[in-house]
Amino acid sequence: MENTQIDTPVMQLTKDDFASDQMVKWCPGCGDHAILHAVENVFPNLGIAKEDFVVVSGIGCSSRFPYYMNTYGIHGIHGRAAALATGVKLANPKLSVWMITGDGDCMAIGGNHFIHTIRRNIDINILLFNNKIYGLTKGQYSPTTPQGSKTKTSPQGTIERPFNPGELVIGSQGNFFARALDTNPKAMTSVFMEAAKHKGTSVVEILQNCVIFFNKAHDLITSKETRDDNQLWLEHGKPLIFGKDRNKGIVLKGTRLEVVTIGENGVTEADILVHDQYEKDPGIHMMIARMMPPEYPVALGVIRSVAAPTFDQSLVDLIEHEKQTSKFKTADDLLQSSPTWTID
Ligand SMILES: Cc1ncc(C[n+]2csc(CCOP(=O)(O)OP(=O)(O)O)c2C)c(N)n1
Ligand code: SF4
Repeated sequence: MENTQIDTPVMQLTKDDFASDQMVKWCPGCGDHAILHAVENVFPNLGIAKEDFVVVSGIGCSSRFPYYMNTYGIHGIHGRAAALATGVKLANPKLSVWMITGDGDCMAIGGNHFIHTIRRNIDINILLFNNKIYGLTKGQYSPTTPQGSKTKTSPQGTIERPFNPGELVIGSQGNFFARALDTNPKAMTSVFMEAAKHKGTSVVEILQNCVIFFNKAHDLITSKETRDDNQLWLEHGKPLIFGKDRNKGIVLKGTRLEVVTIGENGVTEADILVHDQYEKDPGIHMMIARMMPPEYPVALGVIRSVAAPTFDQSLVDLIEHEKQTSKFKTADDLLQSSPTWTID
């Protein structure tokens, strides 16, 4: 008799279904709380059964996340969330795998695993909490700490140049990169939804505030006084316009991006660069990801979203192809396939 698979309809879940009974131990005011709420809002709306979610993390304040989600989860070891998430996804490609990591966890000790996961394009979602510091270990500088910052491990100011996560992701052949703010839950939720829908490694960098060890690290981008001039919200097909009076824009001048004012020097809205998140060539996306104050606003929302074959699907296809075509059907076939010797 043929094997008939009956798909059980996914029950309508709510935010409460995903909240765990664990006490949340993040400091009051930490940006992590807002990210947790956004994820709890997104999961019930993905049409995925609760038992098919897996939340995997490394080590850090952010990496406590799996305790606070009522899903399967792994609180791994420092920098190795990508390896664990890869294993989970390959063992069962049906699962929705979410990797939670901090800037230290994924770009210092876990840097190698991070870039290779992106290069392979495994279908997992990576939420990178970028507070530009090591929170859990009390304020040492991380690979994203701005040069010159005074921290516990750089009392005279760091002399290292920081990574820009977007640049690293796109440079590693990343096909999905987005940026969100812990202070804007609505936008964060819609970015997470887009990341979840993307097939392949989706990386979302969340600019997250550590109120204790690097408070106001993102102040220029998030504070009421300066945010309008420093935030540029991207929308596919829309011009890159920003500013309090919505009269500033980004143009491509020669080989670089430039900020212009609409209405000045003959500049009109038609001159402003239009965002194409689906453009395969990473050139413009790389330039947009690199934009930072004070010269530019920071680009927020989905910067790059390009469809490409995933590692997990390619592996399934490869195994299927071998099953069909290989003369070896079992491990025994393989062992018996060449001369063998008995050693007395
Ligand atoms: C092998 C190893 N080295 C160092 C540590 C100490 N350690 C724990 S978390 C951490 C950094 C966490 O920073 P980040 O990833 O930015 O996360 P945050 O706490 O800021 O969320 C370090 C160095 C460790 N746990 N294991
Ligand atoms: S130390 Fe910083 S990152 Fe860690 S929980 Fe407290 S505020 Fe959040």
